[in-house]
Amino acid sequence: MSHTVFISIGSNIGDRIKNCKNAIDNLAHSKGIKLIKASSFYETEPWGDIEQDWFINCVVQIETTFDAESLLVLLQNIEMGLGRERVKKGGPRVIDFDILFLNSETIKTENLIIPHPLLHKRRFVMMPLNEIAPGFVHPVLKKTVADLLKETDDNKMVTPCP
Ligand code: PH2
Ligand code: MG
Ligand code: MG
Repeated sequence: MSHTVFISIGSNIGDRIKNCKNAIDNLAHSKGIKLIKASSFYETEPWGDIEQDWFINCVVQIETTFDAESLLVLLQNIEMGLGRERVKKGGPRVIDFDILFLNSETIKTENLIIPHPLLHKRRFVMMPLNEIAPGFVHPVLKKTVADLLKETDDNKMVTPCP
C-alpha cells in the first residue's frame, strides 16, 4: 500500500538552500520513496518564542510504502546524516523534517501527531503547501489548504526566494 505524504522542510544554519536541496535529494533517492512534487523555496521569519536566524522552508509531496513510524525513522536518519544536532527544542537547526499529512489519516503515537497540530498556524508551512496542494482537505479541520491559508492569523514574513 502506497501513502501520499506531505513533508515540511526547514533550515536556518549554514547554506540553508543547499541543506534543503540535500534533504530533498536524500529523500528522493531513498528506497521506498518517490518524490512527487516540491514547492519553491521561501525565506521565512522565525516562528515561535526563540530568537534565531531566518529560515529557508519548502514542502514536498512523496509516495511511500513506509508506515508513519518507519518514515519518521528514515527522516531522522537523513537529518542526522546532514549534521542535525538535537540541542534546543524549536531552536536553530541545519535541517528539519516535519510530517504534515499522511493520506487523510489521523495518527497519535508517543513520537508523532499527524496531521501536524501546528501546520495551519504557520504561514511558513501553509504558503509552500498551498503552492503544491491548495485543494487538499485537512482531515481534522475539514477545510482546504487554500482556505486555511486565507484564514491563518500568522503574520510572520514568508517570501519566495528569487
Ligand atoms: N521551525 C521551528 C520553529 N520556528 N520558523 C520558521 N520560519 N521555519 C521553521 O521551519 C521553524 C520556525 C521548529 O521546528
Ligand atoms: Mg519543525
Ligand atoms: Mg521536526
